[in-house]
Amino acid sequence: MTALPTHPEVAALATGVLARLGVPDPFDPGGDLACRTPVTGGILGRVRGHRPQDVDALVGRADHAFQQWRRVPAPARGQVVRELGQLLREHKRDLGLLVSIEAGKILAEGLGEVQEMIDICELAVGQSRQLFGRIIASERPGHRLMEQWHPLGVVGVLSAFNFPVAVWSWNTAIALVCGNTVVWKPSEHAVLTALACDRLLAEAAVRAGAPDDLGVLALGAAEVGAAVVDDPRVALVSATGSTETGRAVAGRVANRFGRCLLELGGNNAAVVCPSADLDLTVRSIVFAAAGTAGQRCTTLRRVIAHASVADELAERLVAAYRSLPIGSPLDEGTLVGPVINAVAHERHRAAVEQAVAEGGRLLHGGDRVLADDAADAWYVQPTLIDMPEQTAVVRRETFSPLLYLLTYTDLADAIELNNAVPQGLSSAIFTRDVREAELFVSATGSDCGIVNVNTGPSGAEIGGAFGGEKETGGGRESGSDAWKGYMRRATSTVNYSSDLPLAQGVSFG
Ligand code: UN1
Repeated sequence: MTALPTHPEVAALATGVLARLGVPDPFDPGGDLACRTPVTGGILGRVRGHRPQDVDALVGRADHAFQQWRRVPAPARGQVVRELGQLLREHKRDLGLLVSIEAGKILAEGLGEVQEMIDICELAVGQSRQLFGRIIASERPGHRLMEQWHPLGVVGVLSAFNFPVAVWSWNTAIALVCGNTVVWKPSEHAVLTALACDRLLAEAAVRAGAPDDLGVLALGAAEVGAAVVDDPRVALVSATGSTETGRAVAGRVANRFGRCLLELGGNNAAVVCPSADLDLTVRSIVFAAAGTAGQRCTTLRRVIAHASVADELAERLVAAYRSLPIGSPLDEGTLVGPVINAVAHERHRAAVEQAVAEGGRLLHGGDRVLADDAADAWYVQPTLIDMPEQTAVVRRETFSPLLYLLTYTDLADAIELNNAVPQGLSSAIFTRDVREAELFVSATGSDCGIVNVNTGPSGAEIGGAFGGEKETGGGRESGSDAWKGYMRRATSTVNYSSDLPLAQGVSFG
C-alpha cells in the first residue's frame, strides 16, 4: 500500500475545491453532520443538517417552484439542464476530486462519475424536445384518441454514498425537463458533494432565467429521508440504497398511493464459458469486482466459470489481484481505494469468515490493509473466495470488494445459479459462442435488468435504462424511455363530430 496523504493535506485540498465549486465555507462547528473523508478517516468539518420538521417547508418550496415550472415549455426547461451540463464541464476536475475525497473512489472514477452527469444532461436536453405521446386510432368515427405526458410534481431523490452525484443527476436532469422539481436527501456520508451540486444547479437556473428552488436540499439522517418519503406532495420517490431501506420506502409510499422508483441491491454474476477470451475476461472481472472498492450496486460479486476454465481463470485472477495497487484514491497509480467506513469493513470481514465457514477457500485477500497514522481509514484487500456451492453468504450482497468463484458444467445450471439470488440488477456472460450469448440474453436466460455479453456487469452508459428486477426494486433510471417514470400520462378521447357513438358499440337510450 502506498503512503496516505495526511489529513491536513486532504482537508486543504477539500477547502480549495469547495471554494472553486461555490461552497466556500460550508462548515459550522455546532453542526450535527460530520463530513468525514474515508481517505484518511478524518473529519473535514461539520455541517448543520435539517430536522424532520423542516421537511414540510422544504417540500413546500419545491412545490411552489413546481407550480411555475410546469407551465414552462419543455424545450425551455431543457435550457437549465444545458447550463448545468456546461457548469459540470467547467468544474469536472473539482467535483471529481470532491467525490474522491468524500466517497473514497479513485480519481479516475470520480471524474468518470462527473462525466456520467454531463452525459445525462446532454441526453436530457435532447429529451426535452422528445416527450412524445401517441395518437391512437379510435374505433369511433369523428374521434381522436391521444396520450400526453405531463409533469408529476415534486420528485424526492434519496441517494447513496457510492455514486453521490451521478445518481442525483440522472434523476434531476430527467425530472427537470419533465417539468418536475426535486427535493434531494443525499447520503449522510456525502453532504459536501451534495452542497456543491446544489450550488451548480442554482447557478444553472440563474443563467437560464429559471425560477428558484427547482432543486431543494434536505440534509440529515434517515428521519429526514422518511419525512420526504411521507410527504403527500412528493409525487415520486426515487430511492437508491439497500434493499432494507427500499422495502421501508416502498411500503410507506404505496400506503399513500405515491410512486416509487427503486434502485436497490445487486448481486451480479458473470458466467465464463469454455470459449471465453480469458485475457479480456480477466481484465473485465478485475475492474467489475475490485473497482470502486466493490461499492457499486453493479459490482461483480459472483463468477460462475465452466469447470474446464475455472482453474486457469482463478490462477490469473489471483495474479491480477496480487498486483492491484491499494492506497489513497487521490494518487494516480491507485486502483483500489478505501471502503466507506468501519461498518463496511466489518461486513466484509464477517462475510469472509462466514464464507470460509460455509466451505469456501480463501484464494486471495481478506485482510484490512493498515495505515499506521489513519486509524479510521478502512482499506481492505480485494478478496477472492472459491465456493463449493452458492451458499447463504453468496446469495447476500456484501458491499465490498469480495468476489466468489463458483463452477458449472452445463450452461443451464450456470443460468440457474445466476438467477438463484434475491437480487436482479446486472449480469454478464463471456463467450465466443453465439448460441450461448443469445441464450443468456433471451427470456429464458439471465433474469436481470442488465444482461451483458463480453463486458462486465458494471459501468453502464446512461443511454440505456438502468435498474433491475426482484429485490433490486424494478425501477429504471437514465436513458431509453425511463423518462416516462417521471411523468403522468393523460389519455384523451376527443370527439370532433356532432354524433355521440359509444365505445364497444353500446347503445344507451
Ligand atoms: C450504482 O452503483 O448505484 O453502471 C450506480 C454503473 C454505473 C452506475 C452505478 N454507471 O456501474
